[in-house]
Amino acid sequence: MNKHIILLPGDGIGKEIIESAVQVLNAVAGEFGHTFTLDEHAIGGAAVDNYGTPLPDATVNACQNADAILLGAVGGAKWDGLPADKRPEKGLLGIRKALGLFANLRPVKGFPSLLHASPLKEEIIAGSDILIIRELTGGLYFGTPSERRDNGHAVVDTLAYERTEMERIIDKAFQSARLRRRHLTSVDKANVLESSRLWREIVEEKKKAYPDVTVEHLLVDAAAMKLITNPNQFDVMVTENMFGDILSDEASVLTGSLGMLPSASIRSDGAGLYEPVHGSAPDIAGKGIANPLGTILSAALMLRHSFQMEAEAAAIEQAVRECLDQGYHTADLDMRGGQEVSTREMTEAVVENLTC
Ligand code: GGG
Repeated sequence: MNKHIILLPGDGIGKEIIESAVQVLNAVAGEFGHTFTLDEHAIGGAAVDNYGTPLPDATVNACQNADAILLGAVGGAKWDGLPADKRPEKGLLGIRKALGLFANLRPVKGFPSLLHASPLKEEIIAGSDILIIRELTGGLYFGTPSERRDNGHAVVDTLAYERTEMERIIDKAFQSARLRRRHLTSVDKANVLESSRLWREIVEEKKKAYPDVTVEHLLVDAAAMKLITNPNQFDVMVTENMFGDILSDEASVLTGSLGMLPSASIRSDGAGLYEPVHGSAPDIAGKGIANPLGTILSAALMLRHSFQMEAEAAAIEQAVRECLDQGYHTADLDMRGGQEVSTREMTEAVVENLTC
């Protein structure tokens, strides 16, 4: 198959981890006889520096015409003083919105040889396998007004949703639960927020069309607690934008490091943007020690969801598993022994373990 992929390295460690994913994609292309055409474009702080905007039109156009997009990370203290519309994060929010990528899928499944790296007890996290589905184009991150008032003495952010935006993500969650263990946890704050009360009503309406899926409602504070005290109770979790952002970072402790988690931001026709859950880690940028596995696993999600290349995706995931079993680990992973390796060495180990 021929596929055209846009690469958006972004900021901080973004360049290094995207280079790693490219190396793995090239190896997959060789092993499985595909052609991946890769074009790089600017986003985030790097785009601000070079083009004066975190999301240049050329980037949006290229992404609109691509088969899929692979992104590294955006952000960094360097751009902290910029006005809100120039901040690197606006580039990421903007590309999600421009492409209508409303569903953020964040699978959280620990690798067996990393279980001890979690601060949680192994017996609590063993076997946990959760899919967190985060609504991505509404809520507090996009609502207006969002501004300072009264010379900085007051501030307002707006949590706004259309009913249709809630309906499509909740449908996606039910459909995803059907492909897994058929249990859906809907997370909200319905005791306080009007938006959450509408969300809960829609889940109740929708569940009639999915009688084979069991549904529970959890308040976000209870969900945060249960995620680390009894993660095995969860199969698919669905929630709005900000709750999903926070809960999925929290869930990363189940896997031993935030550096391990991939994500897919998709819409109904399968188009997608894939990126690690972690940010740009400017403190370690350029040192060659970043964990590339979240990005490599994001490339695997891209092959699976956007290109229907299940065998290729599984081959990458198996190669990652084998590297970890062999004791290779980057500095963020506490392996109790094994061999600490650089970003490049970890990538080479994944490529070496990759087989059809
Ligand atoms: N690769 C993820 C990343 O760069 N995160 C930084 C960021 O802007 N996060 C906000 C969000 O994901 O909504």
